[in-house]
Amino acid sequence: MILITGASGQIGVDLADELVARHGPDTVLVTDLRMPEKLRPNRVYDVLDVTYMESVEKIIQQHSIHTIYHLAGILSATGERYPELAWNVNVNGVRNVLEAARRFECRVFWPSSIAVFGPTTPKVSTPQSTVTEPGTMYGVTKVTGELLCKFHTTHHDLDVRSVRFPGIISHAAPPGGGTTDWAVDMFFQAVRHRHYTCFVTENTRLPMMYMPDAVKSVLDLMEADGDRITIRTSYNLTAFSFTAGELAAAIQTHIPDFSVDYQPDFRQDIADSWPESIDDHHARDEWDWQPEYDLDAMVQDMLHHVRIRIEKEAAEAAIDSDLND
Ligand code: AKB
Repeated sequence: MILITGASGQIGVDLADELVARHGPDTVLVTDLRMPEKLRPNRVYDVLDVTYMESVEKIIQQHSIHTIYHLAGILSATGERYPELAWNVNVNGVRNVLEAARRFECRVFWPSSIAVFGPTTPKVSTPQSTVTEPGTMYGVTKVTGELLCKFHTTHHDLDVRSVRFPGIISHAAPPGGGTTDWAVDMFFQAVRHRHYTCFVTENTRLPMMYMPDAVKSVLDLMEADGDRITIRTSYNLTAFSFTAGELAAAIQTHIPDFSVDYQPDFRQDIADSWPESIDDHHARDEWDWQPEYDLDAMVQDMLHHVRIRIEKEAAEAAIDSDLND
């Protein structure tokens, strides 16, 4: 069976759908700290706190797990507020998963982030191998995690694969506590209120990717021939880069009365310390990484799905209020 940790998070929800579609409903064990409020049919759920080694081992043993998508983690903005929590979940969590995977001979996918880079890293077309001196605790945990992945591959012959995700844009599950969340929030506020107050400046440029491409990248990497995988820390990966102002302009082509004002908060410093664009040629050369969505295609598809989601939520709220009357 396949185990997903942190499966209620932004990537987990979409990845679980794709894994179930490819392998069938009884092949994927969906876990998180708590059970989701709405359970999907044909899905196997369990509760897992990855900071407890015994729990990780027990679940792997009980369900005969062979592959782990270890997505449980604290994102950058929350990590700055709660650095000890970030260390515990991100570092002890990945360590537990890697140790357990070694004992039970599982393959592992683990997401790293552009947050491994910091103010001393080249900002434009950031290379695969360069300075990794992050300014955030989140970045520190991701650098540590990458090194742990490499250690387990070289010392224990574990098959661990990883990518450094840029900001990910999605409509199914909201991101939580990230610095790139503005790129998702902007869509929902544009559809709901025609206005968004953005927490980074208009000219803040960051590398980004649409969720269908993020899921594709994970599965492409996991399905790639092991002989082609030369990077066992984590692969640089990107689809496109844009500024907050450029995203607003792209949304305005569909919603002309949409407006944005800019009120940067503490997340501006984090965004300023990250690359503007990423050189991901290793991923493209070694396992044929190729994103499908550019900025315009992503904006069009996002707006379509965000509208459907908001209409569905409104209809559900109306039914709930009728039932309560
Ligand atoms: C965040 O903003 O913390 C994440 C990331 C880039 O790792 N989206």
